[in-house]
Amino acid sequence: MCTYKLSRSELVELQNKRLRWLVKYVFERSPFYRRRFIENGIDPESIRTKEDLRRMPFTTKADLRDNYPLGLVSSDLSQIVRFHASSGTTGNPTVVAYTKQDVESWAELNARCLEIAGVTPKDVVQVSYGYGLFTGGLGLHYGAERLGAKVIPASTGNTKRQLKLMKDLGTTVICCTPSYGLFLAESARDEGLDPKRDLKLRVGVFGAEPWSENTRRRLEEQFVESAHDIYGMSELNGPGVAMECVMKDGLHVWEDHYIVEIIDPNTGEVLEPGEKGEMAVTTIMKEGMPLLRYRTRDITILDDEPCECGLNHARIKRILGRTDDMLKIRGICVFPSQVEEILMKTEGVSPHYQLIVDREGVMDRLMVRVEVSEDFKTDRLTDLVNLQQKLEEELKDTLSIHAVVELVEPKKLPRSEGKAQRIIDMRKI
Ligand code: DLL
Repeated sequence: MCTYKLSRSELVELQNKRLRWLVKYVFERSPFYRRRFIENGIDPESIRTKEDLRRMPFTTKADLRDNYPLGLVSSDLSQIVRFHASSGTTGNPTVVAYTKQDVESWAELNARCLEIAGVTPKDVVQVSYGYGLFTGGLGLHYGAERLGAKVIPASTGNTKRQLKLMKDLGTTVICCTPSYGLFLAESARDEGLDPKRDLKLRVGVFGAEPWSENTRRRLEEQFVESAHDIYGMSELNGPGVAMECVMKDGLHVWEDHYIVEIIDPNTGEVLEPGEKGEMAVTTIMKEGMPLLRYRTRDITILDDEPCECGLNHARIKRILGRTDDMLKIRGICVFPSQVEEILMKTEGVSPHYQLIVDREGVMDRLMVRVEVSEDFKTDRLTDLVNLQQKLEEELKDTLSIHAVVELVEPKKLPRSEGKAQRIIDMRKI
């Protein structure tokens, strides 16, 4: 059955049916979840709908770490055909296990993602996410192959070769982090190429890190015809949980595979569509390592209004931040995405920046280090001072704290081939 283009009511019915399957499955096969049901006095038979799911406790990253490496695997180990892992900045990484069926579904979801962004079997898809334990490369690779497109498994790195491949093989779709997309565009110009004229890039599939509408504008001006946001995380398979369609007004979550709840990160209470909160996800098709109410720590807003593209899968707004990359500076919550939004809409600065937080005595200080853009040509110091002051004022208006802006020369900040490292918090060092 094609469950991709169902009506809203068919989708909800299917979700409830798959949820009932999941609850029975994990109760019978996962010692971790079986204990959870028993300890909380929950009869698995009583979880019949999405609303009933609210009685279940959340699953957290700490549960995965505490049960490292395979304590949350539900299927028989003999059925596992693949492992991926996320790097884990502290302690153990998070290992994710896939059955053959999981790998199949994951490919199907990524194929759908590409399709709703306008990718067709005629396209040449260059996958410049990392291949390996990181899920980006293989996830999109399998998706593009499933769609029947031609895949270039470029992986990350060797930027010159990436550009040569694009030129020589006529790449029409690029999949990479948005920061690497900007770097590829910059490197192309350094080589004397005008990407919009000399390359054939129609669609960009950008994800794995936060980005903004202004970054989209730059990517579309400088690099690809149409830039689309793709969301995912290793615990939920990898890329392909949600994707922007051609309308580019939110990311469709594949609700026949995932139940999404938006919760208040402090109380755990489920919020209404339109309210901002942390996304908790239940995987209703995964066999290897299904998760119930997994707290992603990603902050977004659910939109269940119909989309003009005709799909009935609800949408999430682009990820607005993470509960754990939120910086607390002098008691005020600052999300790097707020800073990016301001920088990207300001003429004269480039998309390359860092946030540096340190402490002078007891006072936290925020410094925003950003490159002046190459086309900002001036010999006058006053122009630079004005730019710096303008940025400081805008940051103050939005963040409600003073941030020192340091303007640096073009190409002075480190570039990243994968996820950009934008935050240097010296208070933790
Ligand atoms: O980043 C999977 C992925 C690969 C997604 C390629 C998209 C494209 P992880 O390494 O486990 O998996 O990191 C997951 O990255 O919880 C978010 O905080 C962040 N993230 C992923 N996609 C987006 C996005 C992959 N489109 C974590 N916007 C997630 C903002 C994103 N943040």
